[in-house]
Amino acid sequence: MDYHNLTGQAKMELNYKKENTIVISDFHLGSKRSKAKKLGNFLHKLLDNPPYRLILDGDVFELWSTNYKNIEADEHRVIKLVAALSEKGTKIVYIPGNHDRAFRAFFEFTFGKIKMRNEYVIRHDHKKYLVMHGDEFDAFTRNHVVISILLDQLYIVLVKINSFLKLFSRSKKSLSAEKHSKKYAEIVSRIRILATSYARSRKMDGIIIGHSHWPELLADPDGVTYVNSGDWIDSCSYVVVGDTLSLEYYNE
Ligand SMILES: [Mn+2]
Repeated sequence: MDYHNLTGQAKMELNYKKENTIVISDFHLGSKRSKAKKLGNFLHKLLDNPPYRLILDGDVFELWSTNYKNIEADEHRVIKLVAALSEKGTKIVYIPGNHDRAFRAFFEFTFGKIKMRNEYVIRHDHKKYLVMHGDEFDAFTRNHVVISILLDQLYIVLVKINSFLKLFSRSKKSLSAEKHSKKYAEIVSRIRILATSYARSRKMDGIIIGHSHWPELLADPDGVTYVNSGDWIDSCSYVVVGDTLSLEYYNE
């Protein structure tokens, strides 16, 4: 079975209703890989028709390896637009991830109108959807925090080496292809299975996570719907929660 079924087509117009909740994750602001400008454009479009609720589902900031030189105008614009949406009445929930885990210390705080939470349950029309970052289901990240941080640093070095090597070779095997390797698919699959059974144990109708940077929506009419919101590095995707759950792609 092909689990990597990308529902929805990339489109210019945003596909949601004003009363919907939108979930986005994994911006990794502060990392060069983050598409902060595109994210800002997306948030700016939301401002025209502020949704009921916006959930920032973790890894908003890249705190493991932030080069503060990478926090520039585009990153500031993202923060300002989130604040502007809040001013316009959108309820903002921030669920820290593993790359911005420092904020987990504040998980029951509410800053102005912005709620910090470790998880959030969206209730809509007698349905309950659990929103978490998802590293909770990734045994490796959870049990090996230090190694994960080192691997992340190594990944950045590899990306640098890779782009350096590309200057000299015509190698078609990129790190992006590596991300979709069999091993990566196995990790994603394990997270998906754990997340789904956890949601079932909590009597939820669905679970929405980020973390794995692997956007997908697996609707199970009799059981738990699993949604991964993807990221703002590659997929630039968002989840819309209303009468149905949908996974959308932002294209500009
Ligand atoms: Mn994560």
